[in-house]
Amino acid sequence: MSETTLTTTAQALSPMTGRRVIDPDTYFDHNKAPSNLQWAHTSISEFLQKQPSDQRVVLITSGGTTVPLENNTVRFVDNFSAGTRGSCSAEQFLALGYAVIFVYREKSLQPFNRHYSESKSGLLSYLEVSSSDGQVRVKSEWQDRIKRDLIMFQNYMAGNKLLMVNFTTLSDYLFLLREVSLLLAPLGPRAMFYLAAAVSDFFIPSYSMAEHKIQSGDGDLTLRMNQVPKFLSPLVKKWAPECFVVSFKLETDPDLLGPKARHALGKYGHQVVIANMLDTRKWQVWLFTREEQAPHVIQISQEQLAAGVDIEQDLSIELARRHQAYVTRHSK
Ligand code: PAZ
Repeated sequence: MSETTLTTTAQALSPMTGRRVIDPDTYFDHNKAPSNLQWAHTSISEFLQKQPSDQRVVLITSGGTTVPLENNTVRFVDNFSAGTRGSCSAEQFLALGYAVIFVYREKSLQPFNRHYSESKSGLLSYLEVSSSDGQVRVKSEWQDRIKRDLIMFQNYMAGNKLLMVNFTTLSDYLFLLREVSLLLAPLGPRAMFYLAAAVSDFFIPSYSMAEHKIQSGDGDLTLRMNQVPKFLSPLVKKWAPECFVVSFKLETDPDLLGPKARHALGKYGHQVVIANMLDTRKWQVWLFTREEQAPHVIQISQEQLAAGVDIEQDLSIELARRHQAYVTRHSK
């Protein structure tokens, strides 16, 4: 299909902003599916088949998406997210009895593993060669912690309570999100979506991207990026209409946070928006719903933060409580 035809069928100008907007439905016709899509479909189907009929399941998305600047990608624009929120929340939801589908950006933090990613020398800093028998061992100061995390990780994986699926680009993420949503839809209210990934708002469609590495010889580079279609809309209205959906809103301007969270609730009609500020996200979040006038604040003290308490513990308990009420309401 030529670019001219695509412009007329897949794009329109937003009446609000005058920007080019691509229709969510046509997005998938013009972008390449990730190589793990079929594997993800099969693995998630099998994972869900193994769950008891009353099992709560949560999809957690985590980490930032990239948007490539070239089809043969050398350069890309990245979205900020270490994956702390998502990976830590996965551990908490597992502890609360959920089965977790963890869709994460490759090389971002992962549940249980996340505790060992901060050391500069990585894996090697936890190991030593024994002077007595020459064997490689975990250093004694790490033994208990690594043993505890390893056992939990292996038990959840072997017990079919944790499934991990990775993405890198925006396009990978969106294809996987649609796939998981359609597979979770039959669970109805029992399924929760916890969309903590930082997803690009702007991208270059592959049909208008440079094929090969952009050359620097031509001087300055001007980029024109399209707005990413708002996928929360088809997710809530078409793909998984009965599920419990929690989206996240990250801002750096405090005046925008509340209004943007409320706007999202009004626009998409889902259950919860978790609003957070870049600088304070590790110790303060606001939970917005359509029913409540004021947001529910979840906060931990600086002392708790320094002592290693994760705000995701309180956050997941609060969401599980609200999810339970949603399940009860919808099974009457
Ligand atoms: O991954 P992380 O712990 O560094 O950050 C978490 C977060 C700020 C990306 C997440 O809480 C969030 O707000 N995600 C949605 C971001 C957005 O508005 O697109």
